[in-house]
Amino acid sequence: MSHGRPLVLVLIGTALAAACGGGGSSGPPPRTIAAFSGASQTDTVLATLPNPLVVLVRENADPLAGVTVNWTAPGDGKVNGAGTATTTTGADGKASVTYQLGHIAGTQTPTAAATGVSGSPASFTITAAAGVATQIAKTAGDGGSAVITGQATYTVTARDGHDNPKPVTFTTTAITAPTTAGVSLQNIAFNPDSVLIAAGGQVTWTWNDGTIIHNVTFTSTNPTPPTNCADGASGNTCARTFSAAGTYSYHCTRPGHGAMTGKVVVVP
Ligand SMILES: [Cu+2]
Repeated sequence: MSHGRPLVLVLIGTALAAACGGGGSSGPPPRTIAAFSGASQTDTVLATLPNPLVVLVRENADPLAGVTVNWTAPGDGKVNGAGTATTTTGADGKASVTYQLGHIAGTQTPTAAATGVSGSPASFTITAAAGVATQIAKTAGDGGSAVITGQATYTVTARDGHDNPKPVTFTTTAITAPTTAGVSLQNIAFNPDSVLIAAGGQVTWTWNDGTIIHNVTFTSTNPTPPTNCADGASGNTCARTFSAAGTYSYHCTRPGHGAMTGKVVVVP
Protein backbone atom coordinates (compact mmCIF):
# COMPACT_ATOMS: atom_id res chain seq x y z
CA MET A 1 0.00 0.00 0.00
CA SER A 2 2.92 2.36 0.61
CA HIS A 3 4.20 2.23 -2.96
CA GLY A 4 1.62 4.67 -4.36
CA ARG A 5 2.38 7.84 -2.35
CA PRO A 6 5.90 8.71 -3.69
CA LEU A 7 4.62 8.54 -7.25
CA VAL A 8 1.89 11.10 -6.52
CA LEU A 9 4.41 13.51 -4.95
CA VAL A 10 6.73 13.33 -7.96
CA LEU A 11 3.89 14.14 -10.32
CA ILE A 12 2.89 17.22 -8.26
CA GLY A 13 6.48 18.42 -8.18
CA THR A 14 6.80 18.21 -11.95
CA ALA A 15 3.61 20.16 -12.43
CA LEU A 16 4.83 23.00 -10.15
CA ALA A 17 8.17 23.25 -11.94
CA ALA A 18 6.44 23.51 -15.29
CA ALA A 19 4.17 26.28 -14.00
CA CYS A 20 7.06 28.36 -12.59
CA GLY A 21 9.11 28.10 -15.76
CA GLY A 22 6.33 29.06 -18.09
CA GLY A 23 7.54 31.41 -20.81
CA GLY A 24 11.00 32.13 -19.21
CA SER A 25 14.47 30.65 -19.11
CA SER A 26 14.79 27.31 -17.41
CA GLY A 27 18.46 27.82 -16.23
CA PRO A 28 19.61 27.05 -12.68
CA PRO A 29 18.61 29.51 -9.94
CA PRO A 30 21.25 32.20 -9.26
CA ARG A 31 23.86 31.45 -6.62
CA THR A 32 26.01 34.15 -5.04
CA ILE A 33 28.98 34.33 -2.69
CA ALA A 34 29.94 37.39 -0.68
CA ALA A 35 32.04 38.33 2.32
CA PHE A 36 29.72 38.17 5.33
CA SER A 37 31.98 39.30 8.18
CA GLY A 38 35.63 39.73 9.09
CA ALA A 39 36.50 42.11 6.24
CA SER A 40 38.31 45.41 6.93
CA GLN A 41 40.19 44.16 9.99
CA THR A 42 43.54 45.65 11.00
CA ASP A 43 46.32 43.97 12.95
CA THR A 44 50.09 43.81 13.12
CA VAL A 45 52.08 41.65 10.72
CA LEU A 46 52.07 37.91 11.53
CA ALA A 47 49.18 38.30 13.98
CA THR A 48 46.09 36.11 13.69
CA LEU A 49 43.00 38.26 13.22
CA PRO A 50 40.67 38.31 16.23
CA ASN A 51 37.63 37.52 14.04
CA PRO A 52 37.40 34.79 11.36
CA LEU A 53 36.77 35.51 7.69
CA VAL A 54 33.20 34.44 6.87
CA VAL A 55 31.47 34.13 3.48
CA LEU A 56 27.78 33.56 2.84
CA VAL A 57 26.59 31.54 -0.15
CA ARG A 58 22.96 31.93 -1.27
CA GLU A 59 20.70 30.39 -3.84
CA ASN A 60 18.19 33.09 -4.69
CA ALA A 61 17.73 34.66 -1.24
CA ASP A 62 18.24 31.46 0.73
CA PRO A 63 21.43 30.22 2.45
CA LEU A 64 22.88 27.29 0.55
CA ALA A 65 24.54 24.41 2.40
CA GLY A 66 27.13 22.00 1.07
CA VAL A 67 28.99 24.41 -1.24
CA THR A 68 32.76 23.94 -1.44
CA VAL A 69 34.67 27.17 -0.77
CA ASN A 70 38.35 27.42 -1.73
CA TRP A 71 40.30 29.99 0.31
CA THR A 72 43.60 31.53 -0.76
CA ALA A 73 45.94 33.62 1.40
CA PRO A 74 48.14 36.29 -0.26
CA GLY A 75 51.91 36.25 0.21
CA ASP A 76 52.94 34.29 3.28
CA GLY A 77 49.60 34.84 5.02
CA LYS A 78 47.73 31.74 6.20
CA VAL A 79 44.08 30.60 6.04
CA ASN A 80 43.41 27.92 8.66
CA GLY A 81 47.18 27.67 9.09
CA ALA A 82 48.14 27.16 5.42
CA GLY A 83 48.42 29.03 2.13
CA THR A 84 45.10 27.58 0.94
CA ALA A 85 42.16 25.91 2.64
CA THR A 86 38.90 24.25 1.60
CA THR A 87 35.73 24.50 3.65
CA THR A 88 32.07 23.69 3.04
CA THR A 89 29.09 25.93 3.77
CA GLY A 90 26.87 24.87 6.64
CA ALA A 91 23.10 24.96 6.98
CA ASP A 92 23.32 28.74 7.42
CA GLY A 93 25.12 29.06 4.08
CA LYS A 94 28.32 30.24 5.77
CA ALA A 95 31.90 29.03 5.62
CA SER A 96 34.79 30.51 7.59
CA VAL A 97 38.54 30.39 8.19
CA THR A 98 41.02 32.00 10.54
CA TYR A 99 43.52 34.38 8.94
CA GLN A 100 47.11 34.95 10.01
CA LEU A 101 48.66 38.03 8.41
CA GLY A 102 51.77 37.77 6.26
CA HIS A 103 54.93 39.64 7.26
CA ILE A 104 54.65 42.57 4.82
CA ALA A 105 52.89 45.71 6.09
CA GLY A 106 50.13 47.17 3.93
CA THR A 107 46.94 45.77 2.41
CA GLN A 108 46.51 42.01 2.29
CA THR A 109 43.60 40.46 0.35
CA PRO A 110 42.64 36.86 1.13
CA THR A 111 39.95 35.42 -1.17
CA ALA A 112 37.18 32.80 -1.11
CA ALA A 113 36.10 31.14 -4.37
CA ALA A 114 33.28 28.73 -5.27
CA THR A 115 32.56 27.14 -8.65
CA GLY A 116 29.52 28.30 -10.59
CA VAL A 117 28.70 31.05 -8.13
CA SER A 118 28.49 34.72 -9.05
CA GLY A 119 30.59 37.10 -6.98
CA SER A 120 33.41 34.53 -6.85
CA PRO A 121 36.00 35.05 -5.62
CA ALA A 122 34.87 37.11 -2.63
CA SER A 123 37.73 39.12 -1.19
CA PHE A 124 38.60 40.58 2.22
CA THR A 125 40.70 43.76 2.60
CA ILE A 126 42.94 43.34 5.63
CA THR A 127 45.37 46.04 6.78
CA ALA A 128 48.70 44.89 8.17
CA ALA A 129 50.53 47.39 10.39
CA ALA A 130 54.27 47.29 11.08
CA GLY A 131 55.17 45.64 14.34
CA VAL A 132 57.15 46.96 17.30
CA ALA A 133 60.21 48.93 16.22
CA THR A 134 63.48 47.06 16.66
CA GLN A 135 65.74 49.25 14.50
CA ILE A 136 66.10 52.99 13.95
CA ALA A 137 68.23 54.78 11.36
CA LYS A 138 68.92 58.28 10.09
CA THR A 139 67.12 58.69 6.77
CA ALA A 140 67.44 62.33 5.69
CA GLY A 141 68.41 65.77 6.92
CA ASP A 142 71.60 65.00 8.85
CA GLY A 143 74.18 67.72 8.27
CA GLY A 144 71.77 69.70 6.13
CA SER A 145 71.29 73.45 6.07
CA ALA A 146 68.51 75.95 5.49
CA VAL A 147 68.37 79.61 4.58
CA ILE A 148 66.98 82.03 7.15
CA THR A 149 63.17 81.54 7.31
CA GLY A 150 63.64 78.26 5.40
CA GLN A 151 62.60 74.89 6.74
CA ALA A 152 64.95 72.10 7.72
CA THR A 153 63.46 68.60 7.66
CA TYR A 154 64.89 65.58 9.44
CA THR A 155 63.66 62.04 8.94
CA VAL A 156 64.48 58.87 10.80
CA THR A 157 63.07 55.45 9.96
CA ALA A 158 62.18 52.87 12.55
CA ARG A 159 61.73 49.27 11.37
CA ASP A 160 60.12 46.26 12.97
CA GLY A 161 61.67 42.80 13.08
CA HIS A 162 60.53 42.17 9.49
CA ASP A 163 62.03 45.40 8.09
CA ASN A 164 58.64 47.10 7.74
CA PRO A 165 59.46 50.84 7.93
CA LYS A 166 57.85 53.52 10.12
CA PRO A 167 59.31 56.93 9.12
CA VAL A 168 59.30 59.73 11.70
CA THR A 169 59.78 63.29 10.44
CA PHE A 170 60.72 66.47 12.31
CA THR A 171 60.51 69.94 10.80
CA THR A 172 62.27 73.06 12.09
CA THR A 173 61.84 76.57 10.73
CA ALA A 174 64.81 78.91 10.98
CA ILE A 175 63.69 82.47 11.67
CA THR A 176 65.55 85.77 11.55
CA ALA A 177 65.68 87.96 14.65
CA PRO A 178 63.66 91.21 14.44
CA THR A 179 65.45 94.55 14.33
CA THR A 180 63.01 96.27 16.70
CA ALA A 181 61.22 95.40 19.91
CA GLY A 182 58.95 97.24 22.34
CA VAL A 183 58.64 97.05 26.12
CA SER A 184 55.80 98.56 28.16
CA LEU A 185 56.32 99.85 31.71
CA GLN A 186 53.05 98.98 33.41
CA ASN A 187 51.80 97.71 36.80
CA ILE A 188 55.31 98.16 38.18
CA ALA A 189 56.74 95.67 35.66
CA PHE A 190 58.47 95.51 32.27
CA ASN A 191 56.26 93.73 29.73
CA PRO A 192 57.67 91.62 28.19
CA ASP A 193 60.56 91.30 30.60
CA SER A 194 62.76 89.72 27.88
CA VAL A 195 63.08 90.73 24.23
CA LEU A 196 65.31 89.42 21.42
CA ILE A 197 66.64 91.54 18.57
CA ALA A 198 69.34 91.36 15.91
CA ALA A 199 72.61 93.25 16.45
CA GLY A 200 72.18 96.88 15.40
CA GLY A 201 68.48 96.76 16.34
CA GLN A 202 66.55 99.10 18.60
CA VAL A 203 64.38 98.64 21.70
CA THR A 204 61.77 101.24 22.64
CA TRP A 205 60.40 101.46 26.21
CA THR A 206 57.00 103.12 26.70
CA TRP A 207 55.71 104.33 30.09
CA ASN A 208 52.08 103.28 30.71
CA ASP A 209 51.79 103.39 34.51
CA GLY A 210 50.01 106.70 35.13
CA THR A 211 51.87 108.95 37.54
CA ILE A 212 54.08 106.16 38.90
CA ILE A 213 57.69 107.01 38.07
CA HIS A 214 60.01 104.41 36.50
CA ASN A 215 63.41 104.30 34.83
CA VAL A 216 65.51 101.84 32.83
CA THR A 217 68.90 101.33 34.45
CA PHE A 218 71.32 98.78 33.01
CA THR A 219 72.97 96.45 35.51
CA SER A 220 75.17 94.33 33.21
CA THR A 221 78.49 95.68 31.98
CA ASN A 222 79.61 93.30 29.22
CA PRO A 223 78.77 94.09 26.48
CA THR A 224 78.84 97.78 27.38
CA PRO A 225 75.19 98.89 27.72
CA PRO A 226 73.72 102.02 26.12
CA THR A 227 72.86 105.09 28.20
CA ASN A 228 70.19 104.51 30.88
CA CYS A 229 66.65 105.90 30.41
CA ALA A 230 65.88 108.52 33.04
CA ASP A 231 62.85 108.73 35.36
CA GLY A 232 59.54 109.27 33.57
CA ALA A 233 55.77 108.77 33.83
CA SER A 234 52.97 107.88 31.37
CA GLY A 235 53.62 109.35 27.93
CA ASN A 236 57.39 109.02 28.17
CA THR A 237 59.31 106.88 25.68
CA CYS A 238 62.96 105.94 25.39
CA ALA A 239 64.71 104.16 22.48
CA ARG A 240 68.16 102.58 22.60
CA THR A 241 70.25 100.88 19.91
CA PHE A 242 72.24 97.70 20.63
CA SER A 243 75.19 97.12 18.30
CA ALA A 244 76.98 94.24 20.05
CA ALA A 245 75.58 90.75 20.49
CA GLY A 246 75.05 89.64 24.08
CA THR A 247 72.63 89.90 27.00
CA TYR A 248 71.84 93.27 28.58
CA SER A 249 70.17 93.19 32.01
CA TYR A 250 68.36 96.18 33.47
CA HIS A 251 66.00 97.19 36.28
CA CYS A 252 64.12 100.17 37.72
CA THR A 253 65.84 101.87 40.63
CA ARG A 254 62.77 103.57 42.15
CA PRO A 255 62.11 102.68 45.84
CA GLY A 256 59.98 99.54 46.18
CA HIS A 257 60.43 98.60 42.52
CA GLY A 258 63.08 95.92 43.12
CA ALA A 259 60.98 93.31 41.29
CA MET A 260 61.06 95.43 38.10
CA THR A 261 63.76 93.67 36.05
CA GLY A 262 64.21 92.89 32.38
CA LYS A 263 66.74 91.94 29.73
CA VAL A 264 67.54 92.51 26.07
CA VAL A 265 69.09 89.58 24.18
CA VAL A 266 70.98 90.61 21.05
CA VAL A 267 71.96 87.96 18.48
CA PRO A 268 74.52 88.40 15.67
CU1 LIG B 1 59.84 101.58 38.51
